[in-house]
Amino acid sequence: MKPRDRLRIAMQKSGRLTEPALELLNRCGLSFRQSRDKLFCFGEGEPVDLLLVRDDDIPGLIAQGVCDLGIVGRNVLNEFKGIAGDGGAALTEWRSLGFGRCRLSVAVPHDMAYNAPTDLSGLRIATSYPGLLGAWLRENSVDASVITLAGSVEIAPKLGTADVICDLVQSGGTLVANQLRETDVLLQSEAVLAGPQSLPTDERGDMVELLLKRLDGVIQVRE
Ligand code: PRT
Ligand code: ZN
Repeated sequence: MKPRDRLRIAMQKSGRLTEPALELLNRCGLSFRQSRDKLFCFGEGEPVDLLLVRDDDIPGLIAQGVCDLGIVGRNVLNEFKGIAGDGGAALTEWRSLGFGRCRLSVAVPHDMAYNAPTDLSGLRIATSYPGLLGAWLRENSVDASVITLAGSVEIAPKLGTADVICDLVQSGGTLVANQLRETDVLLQSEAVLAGPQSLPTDERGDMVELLLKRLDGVIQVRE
């Protein structure tokens, strides 16, 4: 790949993390000129550009070296690390960013008897996080079928395509609306600044250090 002298950060193009991520970068003194196709945002002051993509693509873009850093939910980062093998192991959380807080939880129909994870044995569990769920099931010695769905996980029990679910929960309103009850939290999540374990050794590395310093200042003021 051609060496780059400008730092490139991947972030969500359109979703829950977009506004708070942009605001955080602005507070760090970074501003961007949005290109017309809105995939690439050129940084105006510092040599830092943005790539606006689907959140699920962010860990892969960092692992491939297309981007140097990414702002992404820990849920997405850890799912990638769990299924990507060696490529994922090289990714780390440089900072947790204090927004996009949620948890990945198992939830069962409100009238289902549930005492422990072993009660899930033999059941079908719908999720968009097969890697994280699979690891948790193994840790708890539960033999269940994992049904991977891209979205609308919470309606799977009603549709009869699964018995229980494992999905992101924030207020809990979606679970209540679907007569589901949260039983186990697999992961506490928030947006993180993700990147490779070792930073670039050129000017981009200096820029990352400067960005981390500014981030620490902004996060400290907010806390
Ligand atoms: O298009 P793209 O793939 O980029 O976006 P997306 O639809 O996959 O992601 P998006 O924008 O919905 O979420 C981005 C990130 O925000 C997630 O990966 C999480 O890290 C974080 N986040 C924080 C959440 C929530 N809170 C959240 N509540 N992501 C999803 N939800 C959903 C959840 O899946 C469920 O359907 O909201 C519902 C539950 O919310 P409550 O409040 O009813 O409990
Ligand atoms: Zn997504």
